[in-house]
Amino acid sequence: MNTAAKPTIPSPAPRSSKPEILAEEIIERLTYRIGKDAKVAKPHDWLTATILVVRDRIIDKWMESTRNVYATGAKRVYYLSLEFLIGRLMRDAVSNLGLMEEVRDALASLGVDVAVIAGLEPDAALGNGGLGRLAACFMESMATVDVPAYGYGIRYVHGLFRQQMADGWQVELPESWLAHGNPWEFERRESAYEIGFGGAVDAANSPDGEPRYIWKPAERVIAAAFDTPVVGWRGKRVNTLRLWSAQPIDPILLDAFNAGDHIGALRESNKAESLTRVLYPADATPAGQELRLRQEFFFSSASLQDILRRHLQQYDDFTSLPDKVAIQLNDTHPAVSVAELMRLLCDVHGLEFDQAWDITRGTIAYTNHTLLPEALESWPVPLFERLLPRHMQIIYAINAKVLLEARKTKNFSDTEIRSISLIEESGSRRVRMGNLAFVGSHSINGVSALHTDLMKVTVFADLHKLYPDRINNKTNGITPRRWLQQCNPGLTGLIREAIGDDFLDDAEKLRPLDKFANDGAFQEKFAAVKRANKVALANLVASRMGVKIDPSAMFDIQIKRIHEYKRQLLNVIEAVALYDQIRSRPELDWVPRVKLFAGKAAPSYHNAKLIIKLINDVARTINNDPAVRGLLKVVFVPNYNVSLAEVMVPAADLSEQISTAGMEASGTGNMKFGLNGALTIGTLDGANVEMRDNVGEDNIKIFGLRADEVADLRTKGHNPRAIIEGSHELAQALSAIGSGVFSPDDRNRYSELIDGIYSHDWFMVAADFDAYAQAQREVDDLWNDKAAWSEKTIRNTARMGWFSSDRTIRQYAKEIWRAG
Ligand code: B1H
Repeated sequence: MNTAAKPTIPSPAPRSSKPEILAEEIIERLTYRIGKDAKVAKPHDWLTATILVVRDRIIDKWMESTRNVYATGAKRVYYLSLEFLIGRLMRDAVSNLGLMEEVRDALASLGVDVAVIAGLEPDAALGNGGLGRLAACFMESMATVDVPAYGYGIRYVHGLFRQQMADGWQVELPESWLAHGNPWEFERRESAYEIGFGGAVDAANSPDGEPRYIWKPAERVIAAAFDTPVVGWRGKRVNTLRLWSAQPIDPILLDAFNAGDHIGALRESNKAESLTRVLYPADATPAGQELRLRQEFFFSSASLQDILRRHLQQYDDFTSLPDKVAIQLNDTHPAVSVAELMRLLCDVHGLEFDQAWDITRGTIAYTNHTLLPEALESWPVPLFERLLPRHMQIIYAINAKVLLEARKTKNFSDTEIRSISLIEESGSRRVRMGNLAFVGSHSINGVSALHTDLMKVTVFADLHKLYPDRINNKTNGITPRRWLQQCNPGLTGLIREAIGDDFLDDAEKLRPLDKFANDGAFQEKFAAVKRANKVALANLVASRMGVKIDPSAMFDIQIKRIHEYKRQLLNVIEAVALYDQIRSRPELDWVPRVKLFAGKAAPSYHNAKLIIKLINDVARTINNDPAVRGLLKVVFVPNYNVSLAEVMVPAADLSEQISTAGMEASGTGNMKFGLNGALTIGTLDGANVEMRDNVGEDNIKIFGLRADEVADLRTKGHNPRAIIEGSHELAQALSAIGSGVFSPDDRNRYSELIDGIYSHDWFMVAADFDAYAQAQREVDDLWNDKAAWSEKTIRNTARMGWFSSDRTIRQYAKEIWRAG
């Protein structure tokens, strides 16, 4: 035993926030960490040096937050997500620490413009769209509302692809966000785990006679941890985002190398590293390749091993796991965690199956993000068995338990039993990841009220009948720090002037702004802020695309992944119809509009890519037609990402949220626009329903079929051809597009796309067109009444506070995690 007195280790001195000290430290980092003389430093060097200085101000809080959980025995929340669409981090961190002015002044004293270097920070796109961005908003809110939490995901070398336009077509290029290094992350060499694949399962008898199973994987890789601190509002709490990177066990096979096989010597190493090289760009479409399943297992296993290690370090055994740990699965991508946690508890830590099962269900919860049947993950049994043989056994054992339980109740028909099963038996056999996640969780939540209701009657109807207390709703939210304070400082300043600062700490305190909705002077200031944001967007469009747009026109914006159910097609068809009308009725008083689109299509999604080309074809025709007299412009802004959203959202007059009712689980862009004072035109889908309830039906433009009507039409069948023949405007627009008016170089380019509307119209484009076009003309009328428009948009900002992700996270913490 070491009897020597422990030395007292001094704490580092607290860091100053004075601009002159910040400036000194920036120079210090530049010189000694980056090795650059200030005289020759490049903007990127200044950025890195600044981030290092800001990062230091986070670390004390970070350590304190971590120490505190150990000291208090508080429950930890683990958010497992294959995607974190975090975007840039510097402004977020600086603003949450309350150092915006200090950092700006410090840099200015060194002759550096903070805006210039902030614009160089890469936009970390480790996600596809809403699901990944939600994970990022949740990380910030968990730190803000003081929930001890870890995010777990993958450190992809290449995040979502960069979108370039080639003659109006989407082209995908790799995005290398790590090219200049990543000053935010800390590599944790001590936190590394072995992850196995393939091989076989050995059975042995344990001393108590129970069979024990040992998985002997054929392949192994190392999961290495990289930590990024996540600062909450006002810097109160700092949580950790831990991303796993795959590394080979043997970096090089020296025998092979020495024998002259230089490529073979690196084969294993390459294979390991390829595991975490790229993000699947799927988004609500299946990414059903083996590498994807490997990614899912890799990060699930590493995270669970890390969680169990941390738990055992602090507590005696795993009986306390459900009290001390909450694991939230972000969709089914980490659903294999259910089987992996069972394996770790039973095979590695020696628990009995039934006890492990109680612990697993007590600990895990699952969020569903989509009802689209094609997006529900399932894996062929032979693939699963080959890659994860022990997990396949465990899944069969779980399935037997659940199906027996269902049988015993005598409430289930054979068809219902088949739909509860973890194995899809029709056609080729597949493992249903949604069912696995459901049965392994004590809570299954949807992401909007409508979506949750539909879950109970569609995909999970039979599982809901078996476990009626498990499904619950947690309507999505967005962080008001990034999506109001940081992206819209003009509006934030105006609101503070009017109602004070309370809303900065509680977005629901925006409500007093409602009193100013009819105040003419305030309306003018509100409109002036919007105008300034539109000028900024117009400048971006001019510099990036060379297209001039007029900030006094209505900015009508649809930005999101390109998907048929999101109906960018409906929007562009309406643009064509409007184009026809402007030309045929030139004497009418048309409201000048700029229709802006942005979004990426999954590289393998043919129709989505065709829709991008159509928007560009229509844009070229309309924008170059003198008969339009500038009354309508169509613009597709390339390479949509978080940073572009931060410019487009504050500049919107009209927000397009027009998915086929019943198909958008929630939407979160809808919330960002409403908060920034845009009027929404939308269907009663996803969270639009709750937005209408919150802002009031006079302050949102709802149109079209409802979810139950869509379902009815789909079962009974509707006749799109008759609808089209009954609508002159629609018929004309469809015939123009279908016959090649916008694609003279390839007249048949859009014929199949348009035929789809005539023949089945699955997405109800024809069925909703007239209602949509009429709603758009009512929006025009409203635009002409400036006071009425201002009033409605101010009420949107005032009443959107409920959609803060702080509210969402508080509900998760109270009702699912019982933490914080
Ligand atoms: C959402 C996805 C998604 N739902 C598969 N599902 C993916 C599915 O790469 N994949 O395989 C990626 C993403 N994303 C979105 O989640 C919903 O469509 C939105 O309506 C919702 O707002 C968002 C957050 O809940």
